[in-house]
Amino acid sequence: MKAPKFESNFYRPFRLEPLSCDSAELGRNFKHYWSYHLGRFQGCAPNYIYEALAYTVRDRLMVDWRNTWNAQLEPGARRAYYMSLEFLIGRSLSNHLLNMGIKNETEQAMLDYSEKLEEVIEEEPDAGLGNGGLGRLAACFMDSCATLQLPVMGYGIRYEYGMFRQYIENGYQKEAADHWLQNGNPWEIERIEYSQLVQFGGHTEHVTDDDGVLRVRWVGTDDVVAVPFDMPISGYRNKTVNTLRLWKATATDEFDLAEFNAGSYTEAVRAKNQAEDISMVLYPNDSSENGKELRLRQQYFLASASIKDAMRVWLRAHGEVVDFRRFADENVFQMNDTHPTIAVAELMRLLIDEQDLDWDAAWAVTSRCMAYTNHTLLPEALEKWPVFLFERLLPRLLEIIYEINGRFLRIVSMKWPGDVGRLSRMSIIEEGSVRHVRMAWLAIVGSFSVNGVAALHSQLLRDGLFHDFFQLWPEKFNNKTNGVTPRRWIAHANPLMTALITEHIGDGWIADLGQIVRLKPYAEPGQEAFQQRWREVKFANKQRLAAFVAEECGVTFDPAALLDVQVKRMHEYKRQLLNALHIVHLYLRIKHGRFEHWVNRCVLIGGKAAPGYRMAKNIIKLINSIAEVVNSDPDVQDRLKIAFIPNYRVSSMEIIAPATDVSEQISTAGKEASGTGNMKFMMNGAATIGTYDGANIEIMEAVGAENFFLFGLRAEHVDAMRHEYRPWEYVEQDEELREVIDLIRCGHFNLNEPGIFDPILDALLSPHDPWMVLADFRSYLEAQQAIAMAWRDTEKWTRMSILNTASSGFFSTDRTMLEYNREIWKLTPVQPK
Ligand code: B0W
Repeated sequence: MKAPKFESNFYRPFRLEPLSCDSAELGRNFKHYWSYHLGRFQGCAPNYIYEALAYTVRDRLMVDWRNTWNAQLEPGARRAYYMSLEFLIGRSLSNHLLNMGIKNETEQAMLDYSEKLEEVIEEEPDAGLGNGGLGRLAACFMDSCATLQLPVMGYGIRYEYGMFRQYIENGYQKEAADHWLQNGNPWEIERIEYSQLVQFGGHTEHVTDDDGVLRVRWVGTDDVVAVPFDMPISGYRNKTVNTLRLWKATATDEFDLAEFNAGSYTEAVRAKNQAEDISMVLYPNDSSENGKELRLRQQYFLASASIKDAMRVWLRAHGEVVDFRRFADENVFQMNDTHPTIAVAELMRLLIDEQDLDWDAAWAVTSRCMAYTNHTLLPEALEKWPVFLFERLLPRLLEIIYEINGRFLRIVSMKWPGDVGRLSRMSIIEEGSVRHVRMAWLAIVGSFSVNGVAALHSQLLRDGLFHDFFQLWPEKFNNKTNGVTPRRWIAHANPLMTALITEHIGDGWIADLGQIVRLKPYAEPGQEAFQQRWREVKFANKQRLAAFVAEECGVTFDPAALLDVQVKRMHEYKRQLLNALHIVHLYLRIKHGRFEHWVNRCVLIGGKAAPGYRMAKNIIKLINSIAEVVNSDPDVQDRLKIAFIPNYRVSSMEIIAPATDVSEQISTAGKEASGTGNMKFMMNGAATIGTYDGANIEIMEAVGAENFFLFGLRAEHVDAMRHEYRPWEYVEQDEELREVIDLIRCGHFNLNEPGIFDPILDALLSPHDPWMVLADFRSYLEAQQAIAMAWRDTEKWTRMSILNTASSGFFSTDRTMLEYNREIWKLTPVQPK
């Protein structure tokens, strides 16, 4: 197998002058791109205006990008690599303008061409390379690392098609392809010279070399070329520009030619397509069932290309003679869930088969390089791959996994002699009619650090799922509570609130969110003027959202109403159903004239269901059906509005979060590892109604129980009750619940499609309902009533809103990244030269 010959020694250390950022120069540059580069002569589609501006701005990142790159390459400096199948980046233009501090100048430059910057910004498609929280977290982490000047590079896949576009037809979710690259991506730089070959298939040959050492060769493989595309990740006003490197799969030339010469052109094309399939589409599964061969190909493609690339970079920084036994001194890989954890075996393979290290030396390196983050306890999201698939696709990797497992099980049996139950529980290979590789086990065995993403979640990992491993290696386990970046989620998304806060406490909070606590005194009596302005900001944000909702789904609502929001992936454990039951309850109160302590509400729900997840899709249909009836019932009017926002994505959350009054975080306790939407809402001054789950707990601790609407069973109660769960008893004993269930059952919301919601009712009433929706109904209703009471007291509500924002300092990813760095990565911040 030949490595692709792309890299040349051409290197010119040109002196690069920083480009001017005054509006006249920006404008000239914009015109240049528009005319000379894009070749637009007359009026043109608005996306070209965006594109020309994006290039103009990108140019102004280049010097800093190069300087950061060079500074981080200094030999001896440690680097971290964040390896993730998902980076849910959203839009880049507005983010860079904010980070560079050139928004006003750019606004002016565009005005000179009679263009409104905010409209140009809207032309950028979201880079939707992720499903939900896990992918967005990776993007927030990248932002914070750049702001903290940490030498961290992201490795991901450049999917041709990102997260599907959701639209609603007759209340049902429909999916359309998201060809986000259709008009090109001005932010990416293709670096073909750093391409890597990734092997698949073939077989292994075990031979003894001239020195009597056993060597393994992996031969007869179908190779795919991984081509890197780099995206700049700018830090906040600090001249640091880090890199997100996304791999695209292409066919090798050799491959094509061989087939072509044999006269089978179509075969050659088929092979080419097969290679390119690897980076064609993001799997839209989120925490639901999985297991397709192409997905395993994606995982190995990412892991192999990235590790080879990191080794290349390290080699280059040190010159040609390096001792790979020192690799772990300067490199660490953070694996975002189990998706890239085949990297453990791949690094072993490269060290042994290509760098000639013996097993022990290679293991010493690998197990000091790898760190693993777990994001979910849901059994259906825990990855297991059939051994036969590994055998066919990655035979050499399977051999290495067997060897890792064999040595690991020896450690287990030394510690617990004769404990066969434990051996079979802990084995990386799950026995059964079809044998499987347990990816989480491989990750734990191969890593020096294993973390959960919120305090409760990490606790549940130690006590439950990973308990055996915790007993063996307690020192590996730690918690890193998630966060979100305050740049995107406050400074960019909520400019009015940003201006108000900055006017009172300065702007230091944007890069140091701990400072936001200085807002607390403004929640107190005597600060009525501030509080009045706080309300005005929220109201203006609600007006902005109302316009957006009207446009997206045709529902109008009064911005003075209480805005109650649940946006996140559709999943039974997140319990959008509980929300729906509450809506039906409110509707029944209107119909029956029960208006005690009534407040007008708008309930917004949004989120995508995995295309194959029938129940989640049916829940979307239920919500839309309820919305249709409620919104058109003349008895209801402004008292209650329901909107299902289609195609929920990063850029819609930027409009939703700043407007929200009530944040719904109502998962079954113990099921939501952390949640991060909860943090975005809190930062923007929403009060949370939530279960004792994930990061909700830490949010409540930060803001105080009196400013948080807690309800529902706790995780230990959920587990304890599971065997004696009798949901119909709640229905029998609770008249208000009964009337809700009866109204759905009688077909009030689906007169034309009888029976379609029966599966939902069956699930709710099943003693095996894992999500125990009905158990929490009464408690949820009471918490919602407490919200209504609090909302009626405007001063009290305003105070609560300010305190939520003021208490959100802990939930910045800057804090999260500092913790990862202090306890796992141990990097030194790097100033660009
Ligand atoms: C995402 C994708 C896939 C898949 O494509 O197979 C499987 C699982 C996930 C996933 N997402 N697992 N956990 C998450 C979410 O991660 C965020 C960030 O840590 C948490 O806040 C959420 O609680 C968790 O559900």
